[in-house]
Amino acid sequence: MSGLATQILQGDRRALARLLTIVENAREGGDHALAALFPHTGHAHIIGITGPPGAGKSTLVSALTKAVRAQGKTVAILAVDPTSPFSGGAILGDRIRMRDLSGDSGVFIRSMATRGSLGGLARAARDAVRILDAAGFDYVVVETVGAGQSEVEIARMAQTVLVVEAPGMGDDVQAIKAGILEIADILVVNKADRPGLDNTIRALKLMLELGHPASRSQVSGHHGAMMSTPAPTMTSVDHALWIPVIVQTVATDGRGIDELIGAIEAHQAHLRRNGHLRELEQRQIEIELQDRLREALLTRLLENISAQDLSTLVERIQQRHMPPHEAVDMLLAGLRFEPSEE
Ligand SMILES: Nc1nc2c(ncn2[C@@H]2O[C@H](COP(=O)(O)OP(=O)(O)O)[C@@H](O)[C@H]2O)c(=O)[nH]1
Ligand SMILES: [Mg+2]
Repeated sequence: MSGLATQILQGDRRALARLLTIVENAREGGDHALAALFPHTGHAHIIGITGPPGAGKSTLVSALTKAVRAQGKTVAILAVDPTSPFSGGAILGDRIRMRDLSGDSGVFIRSMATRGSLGGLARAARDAVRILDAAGFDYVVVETVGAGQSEVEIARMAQTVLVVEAPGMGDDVQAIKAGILEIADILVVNKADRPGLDNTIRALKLMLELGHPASRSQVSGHHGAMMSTPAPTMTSVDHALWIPVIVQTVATDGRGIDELIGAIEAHQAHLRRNGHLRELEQRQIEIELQDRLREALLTRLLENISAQDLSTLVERIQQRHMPPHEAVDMLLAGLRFEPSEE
């Protein structure tokens, strides 16, 4: 077995950090260690946290982590920033907010920023989550900045997805614009101490009604109830469907954190009932295989197209001699895919 993998399984945090760096930079040796660790994955509860910058995600992760640590469970935090090519501002801020977690050996914090393609970041994040899972953490928390498609991709790796909103961040609820409400299992309205709370909650409830047919009766049934709607109360009718819940928090003083943990545990319990977790994992593996296949095929294709051919085609398209789709057909037809029998 790969030496690095063995060390990681034995709880060596330096080896863990080293492999994460290798994977982040797509360097040699990563795949070997990943393969060795793979049979040890599948035990962590993976939580995705997303939402607009400044909503309080990192503060919330910090508060959640402290509460979960009090139960004796271990937590790995992966802060992914798809918007920044460097480990710049957002993540630096995160470090400061999570500072009081350092020194606890049951907590591991790691950040990752875009290097090269967004697809590359999604792959690296997925591998990183797997490594942290194999390293034995009870919870792996992935925080991403609300930034469209890449964030959806990253949040999709999680079992429980939290979308964090805050009042007074503009007229609209940000998640609506980004189209990430559909992937939320739990909607967190953080900064519940701030003005505009009622408007934000009303907007979220409305969106839930529109977006989740199953939640319709539920939401109207709780009409006027402004406090969190804990999941256990709504499992009486149908175990098959998870209805997103809204939880209010003040991450800076810990208000609502217990309710949030309750909602996370309820969702986890839901997943473990009736094979939901297996189904979710099947879908995630399908998506991952497609992603990897797309990436591998594209790489192979591009290796087979000469720069000369490509620039000729670009020119022809630009001169309106050929529409782009025909150029693609030509490239595909002209390619001979030798079955790789190295
Ligand atoms: N008033 C108030 N401020 C908060 C709350 N949660 C976080 N903040 C502050 O909001 C700012 C952004 O928080 P941060 O966790 O970095 O947000 P992120 O960008 O979503 O990770 C920080 O100054 C926090 O102290 C809250 O519940 N109430
Ligand atoms: Mg943050």
